[in-house]
Amino acid sequence: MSGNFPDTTLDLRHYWMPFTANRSFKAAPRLLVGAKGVFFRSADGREIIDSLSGLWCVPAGHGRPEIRQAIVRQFDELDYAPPFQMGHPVAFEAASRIASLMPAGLDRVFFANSGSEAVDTALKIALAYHRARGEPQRTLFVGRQRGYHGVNFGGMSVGGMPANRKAFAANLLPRIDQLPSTYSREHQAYSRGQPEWGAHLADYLETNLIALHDASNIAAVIVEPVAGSGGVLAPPKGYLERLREICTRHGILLIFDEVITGFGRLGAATAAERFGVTPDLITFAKGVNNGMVPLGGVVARQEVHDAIVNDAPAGIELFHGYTYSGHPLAVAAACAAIDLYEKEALFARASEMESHFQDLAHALKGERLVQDIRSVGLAAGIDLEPRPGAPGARGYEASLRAFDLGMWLRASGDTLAIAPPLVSERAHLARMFETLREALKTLP
Ligand code: PXG
Repeated sequence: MSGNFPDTTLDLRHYWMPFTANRSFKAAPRLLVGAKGVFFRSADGREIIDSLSGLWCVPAGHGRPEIRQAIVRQFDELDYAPPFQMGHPVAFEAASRIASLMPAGLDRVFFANSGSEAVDTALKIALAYHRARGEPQRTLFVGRQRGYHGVNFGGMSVGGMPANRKAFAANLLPRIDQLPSTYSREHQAYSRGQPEWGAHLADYLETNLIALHDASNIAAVIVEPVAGSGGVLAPPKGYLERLREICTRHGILLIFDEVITGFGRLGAATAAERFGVTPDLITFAKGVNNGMVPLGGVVARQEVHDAIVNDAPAGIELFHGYTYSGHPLAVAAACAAIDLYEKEALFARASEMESHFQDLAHALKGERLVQDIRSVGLAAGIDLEPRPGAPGARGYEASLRAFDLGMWLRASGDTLAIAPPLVSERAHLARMFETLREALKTLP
């Protein structure tokens, strides 16, 4: 057992950990046992600064009493309610609160329990929409290289992460095509905010994909407005506008996967708001309730909802939903989190901190092994030079080194991501980047 794992009685064999190198973890476990504000506490009693808001999901910081109280109160009042053919008030209230933060026109909310479920729900809504309008042949989905839309079969299929697809390739959804990634180091290195270069990459939708498949067969285009797991890739200036324009012209639904960008990461409630481009469907999860109880969902344009619901024969209109859709504890936490975001004006705070945060991130330029730094909102991606013959090894080691130095840092391949809680103080941000600088110094 590693030195930071004092409880030698804990049996580590039974928990099969997600997206984890299980064998090396269990040989040297890294256990978190507490959290408050922007810090975790490790099993060996150290303060670990949370530079990724958990997994991008804790914008208001850990241990907020207002959210705790809402969850406890809800538990005492109504701990669970079946969501099929039954309702409870807080699910309706949460849907209204979420709708109030969305771009005008998007105001019908379907609840799921994670980003992956939100994405698969959005894809099914897109199919149901076209079928309801008499275009059932519109079944092709367009995703994008380096896109991440969760791990369920739909999201994995439209996703563009080769490692996540490889083992399951034979059983991906059959009707998928992909846009090229918007990233080019040659044209965009060290971008702050939206790169100048790359709007034309949206034209590929029309010149290649619509030309090949015909628009009448395409159901939806799904993109992350800012690719998160793919390395923090902000959309080139004009890119999302062009995607929107092409989709509208051809009757294709545009889905923004805002699981990471929703609820303040970019200094606005949504990336749609920040970039001034309104999709037809928005997926959300993570920040919706500060990551406190699993919750995700889809916000649909009213016309999309109406086409499916209002024109259906009497009875169930959409044969889709989850046992825990609108779970009382999850939606109570969402109402409390949104209260906090509003009371503390957290999205505006993120916007005010953005320039300072990005100064700190870009100050790492020139550190050994750093090849590119990108930043948008309170998110930064830092590319390390891959070790020859061992892609991803250096990123992983950087995350281990950072943990030893007291920081939770996430590596996706050789890209490090920093996305601090929106409540972080300047001193916290300084500590994150100093720790990262220190970790890079000693990295093999
Ligand atoms: N869409 C997007 C854009 C995401 O970022 C999902 C869907 C899936 O969400 P769930 O709740 O099913 O995990 C995500 C999840 C990382 C990291 O380190 C990112 C995610 C999850 C875990 C790690 O970048 N994003």
